[in-house]
Amino acid sequence: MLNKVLENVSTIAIGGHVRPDGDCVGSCVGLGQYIRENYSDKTVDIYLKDIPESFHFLKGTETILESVDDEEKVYDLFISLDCGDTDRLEYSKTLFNKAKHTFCVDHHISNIGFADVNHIIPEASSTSELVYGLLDEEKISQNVAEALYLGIVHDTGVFQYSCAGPETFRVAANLLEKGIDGPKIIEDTFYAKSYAQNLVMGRALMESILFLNGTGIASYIRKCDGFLRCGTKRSGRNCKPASRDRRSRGCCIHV
Ligand SMILES: [Mn+2]
Repeated sequence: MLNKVLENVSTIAIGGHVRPDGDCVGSCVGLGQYIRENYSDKTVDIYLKDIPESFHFLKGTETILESVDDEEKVYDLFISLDCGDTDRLEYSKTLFNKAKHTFCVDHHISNIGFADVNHIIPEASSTSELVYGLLDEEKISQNVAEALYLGIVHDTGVFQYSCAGPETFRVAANLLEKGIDGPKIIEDTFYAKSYAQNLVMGRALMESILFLNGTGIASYIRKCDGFLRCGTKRSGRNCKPASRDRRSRGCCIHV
């Protein structure tokens, strides 16, 4: 499928959803690097904004474009990854609309298939797993494997959510065969927290209440408490303990 989509294409833009998470970054960087490494006649630009610092070790993140310099630029192909609709592409939406061809790979159930060619499998654990399925296994480098593995780890909550099926584990095993350090990726990008994030979580837990017989937890943080001044701008999104809490609580509400 990928070979067909890339036929007669020389300039490619890749974009994902606003406030990109691990799967979005992993799939965009993984596919972008794969094309760069295996199709020397094509150029790839990756459009993502504000990716978490813990993802910066991935090869290819240093090339990410956080703004559209030339709104008139027309790419031969725009590949939308892990994005349920074009509005969520945000600043790269104009490039999607102008592109000669469009291709969408996604696992959001709400995705109606807005591109010319669509590969949407709602049952898949992650877009990164779907991207893996498009690639020639033998041509996947360690760098690409790291990106896709990170994406799968994040969208499955480290393989614990029900979306992680047998195929997910097979794909993860094949990626580990590429020599990547799986435990380090999990620890550094999923579980590790900064001091500031711990402060926020500690305060949130202090203010929290349990409900529904202890299966739900709700809390709040006020801007005026000053947490936003100590470098926690993105901590709300990347608070890993929240993910861990979901394991012991039925639900988790951030107000
Ligand atoms: Mn995803």
